[in-house]
Amino acid sequence: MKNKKIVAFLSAALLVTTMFIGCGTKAAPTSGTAAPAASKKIVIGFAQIGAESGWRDAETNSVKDIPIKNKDIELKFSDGQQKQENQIKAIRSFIAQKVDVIALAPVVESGWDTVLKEAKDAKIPVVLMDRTIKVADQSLFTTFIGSDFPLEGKNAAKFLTDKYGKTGKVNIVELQGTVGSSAQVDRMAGFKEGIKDFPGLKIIKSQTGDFTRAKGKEVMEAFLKSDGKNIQVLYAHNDDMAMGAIQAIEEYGLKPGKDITIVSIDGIKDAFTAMSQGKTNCIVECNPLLGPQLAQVARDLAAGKTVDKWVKSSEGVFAGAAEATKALPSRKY
Ligand code: GZL
Repeated sequence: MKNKKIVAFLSAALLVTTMFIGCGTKAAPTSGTAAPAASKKIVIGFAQIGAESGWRDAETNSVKDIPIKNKDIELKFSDGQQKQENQIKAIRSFIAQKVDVIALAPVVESGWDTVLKEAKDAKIPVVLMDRTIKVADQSLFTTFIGSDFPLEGKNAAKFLTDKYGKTGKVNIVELQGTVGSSAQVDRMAGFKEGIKDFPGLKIIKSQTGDFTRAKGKEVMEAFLKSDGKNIQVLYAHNDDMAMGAIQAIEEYGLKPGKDITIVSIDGIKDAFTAMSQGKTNCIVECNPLLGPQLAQVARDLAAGKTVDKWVKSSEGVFAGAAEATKALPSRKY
């Protein structure tokens, strides 16, 4: 009898144990505990300037590519249509939506202190894209992802000082970018710095073409009307204005790239095509494909990492038809 009792007890104990082990290995019961939450997406609000140039479109596409390639990131996009007030409105909307990161391509350098203070008070980091700003409090932005504009201006000047040397008497006309943008201010300053020891190289006219092809053509027409055959060089702060100017030079009856030497900045495909045809002479590259850097900065910030104050683009200088022809097949924008 005693044995029977022991067997019964052990069987019952075994049954109970199995039940518990079963519970432990069964999938979590559906009621009472939530399914593991999907990891929270990082939301980036991007206040873009507009669509003034091929370069700008390439940057926009590179940023819009982020959520396609990075499922952990969501993008809210605003086109400022070249107006600072629209960008400020977009930043305020991103703050209201409590985004994780605000990315701003500032159309001009000044006028950002108030709205960026609101972002700081809301504890939302601000990442500057491709242009910098002038603010009293540098903590109003976390990092700048972009190029060294003074160096770009100096590289454009170096092509000319190498070509003409100290003896050349060279009249230069300059197509400036959007007035008050860091790209315009610093490319102009870098270029002036680059030619200051070459008195023969003289800027005889300088005016903004607002980084657009149409305005670049219009201003070049005015330069040709007033100074025509006295112009030996065009320095354009971006390729789009140079492309417009090439049209104006041809319509005026001169040969761009021969009668007038042309130097511009960006590195869009159209400029490389023109240089392969001998219509422009030097392209200083400025990389617009900043989406991957923005995604990485957003991820680092979300992970509580510190990021460099300047995430610098690396870029080259191209000159002559042979270099343009060789580079064209690999150009990405
Ligand atoms: C440069 C960028 C400039 C480009 C232009 O980083 O801000 O603005 O050179 C664009 O093509 O319009």
